[in-house]
Amino acid sequence: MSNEHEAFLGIGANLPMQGYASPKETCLAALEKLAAAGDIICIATSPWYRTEPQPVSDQPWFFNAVVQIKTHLTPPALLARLHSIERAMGRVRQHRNEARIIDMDIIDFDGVVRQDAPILPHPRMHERGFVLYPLRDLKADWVHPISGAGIDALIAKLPPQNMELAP
Ligand code: PH2
Ligand code: MG
Ligand code: MG
Repeated sequence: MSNEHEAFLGIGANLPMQGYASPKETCLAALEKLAAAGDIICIATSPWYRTEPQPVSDQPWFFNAVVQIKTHLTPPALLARLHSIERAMGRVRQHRNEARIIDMDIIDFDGVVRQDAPILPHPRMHERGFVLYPLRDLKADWVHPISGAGIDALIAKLPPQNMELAP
C-alpha cells in the first residue's frame, strides 16, 4: 500500500527496571508494546550490543539495537507512540543524555528529510556507533538521505567505539 512506510528505530536502555531482569528485557518488553496496537509491525531486530555511553560518562553501559518496522503512522504520530510507551513504562525525563530505563528514537523513516520534530533522519545518528553498527546488520546498503554516504563510509569515519555484541 502506498502509505505504508518503512522505518528504522533505535532502542536502548542503561538502567534496570523493576520486574525485568536486565535493560535488554525492558527493551524487548517495549517492542512487544510497540507491536500490540497493530499499526506498527516489527519486521526485524538487529543483534543486541553493549555500548559505552556517549558522551563517555560513568553511567552504566547501554543495551542497544535497531528495529525495522512497517507502519501507516506519520512520523509525528510514530514518535508520539514511542514516547507514550516510554512514559507508560515509567520513564521520567529530566536531563539530556541522562541514564534511562528505555529510549526509542526514529532513526530513518522512508528516507524522509524533515526539520520539524521529529527531525529526520535522526540528527546525530551518523556519529553514533550504537546506531550505525546495528543498522548495518539490518540493511548494509542503507544510504544517508542527506549526505548520500553509505553506512560503511559513515562507520569508517567514527572514532574507535567501545561496544561489543551482547551476550
Ligand atoms: N543514547 C543517548 C545518548 N548516549 N549512548 C549509548 N551508548 N547508547 C544510547 O542509546 C545513547 C547514548 C541519547 O538518547
Ligand atoms: Mg536516544
Ligand atoms: Mg529518545
